[in-house]
Amino acid sequence: LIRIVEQALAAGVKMVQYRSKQGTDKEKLNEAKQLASICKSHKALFIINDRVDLALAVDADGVHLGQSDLPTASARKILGSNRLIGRSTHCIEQLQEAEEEGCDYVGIGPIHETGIKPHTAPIGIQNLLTMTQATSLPCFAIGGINYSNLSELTSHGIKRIAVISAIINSKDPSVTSSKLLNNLS
Ligand code: 3NM
Repeated sequence: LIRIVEQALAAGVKMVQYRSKQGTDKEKLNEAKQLASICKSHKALFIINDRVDLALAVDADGVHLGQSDLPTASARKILGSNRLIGRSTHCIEQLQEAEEEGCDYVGIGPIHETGIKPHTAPIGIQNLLTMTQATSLPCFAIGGINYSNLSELTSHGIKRIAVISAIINSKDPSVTSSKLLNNLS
């Protein structure tokens, strides 16, 4: 994982979210510490998924919260105003809520079907566009995005994406990251 992230960062990726659903807290802390350090050396933002405690422990730039995670106000109380809070949103009501609560950015998805969340119905590109137009927050499209379907988003002016499989499962994470980034700039 560390090697893949290093390759993505070297290619110019500017934001990394650590999302780990397995392993002990000690293992996660250790992995997150290493990632925080390489992100810092590449001047990239480092965000921890779900875990406000881990974000503080490794001095991450912020935390990313799902719909069932800590409410924004509680996370803000712990993290203060200098760290980022992102929220996953799947419909316009959740997006407006995130904005009202003072989130710093939102994820919008899943855009397409994704093996990472096989039981979540995709919202599609039209809903993504409606949502991005309804907010001034930075929006990251997520879910089943890869190099082959990226132009469907960029042709509508979408410039921020988040991917897992496209980079993690790539034969060459460095080349894939560069190709994705070249099409987003
Ligand atoms: N959150 P991939 S979709 C972690 O819609 C995650 O909030 C989503 O993985 C959301 O790029 C998703 O491999 C999976 O499809 C993203």
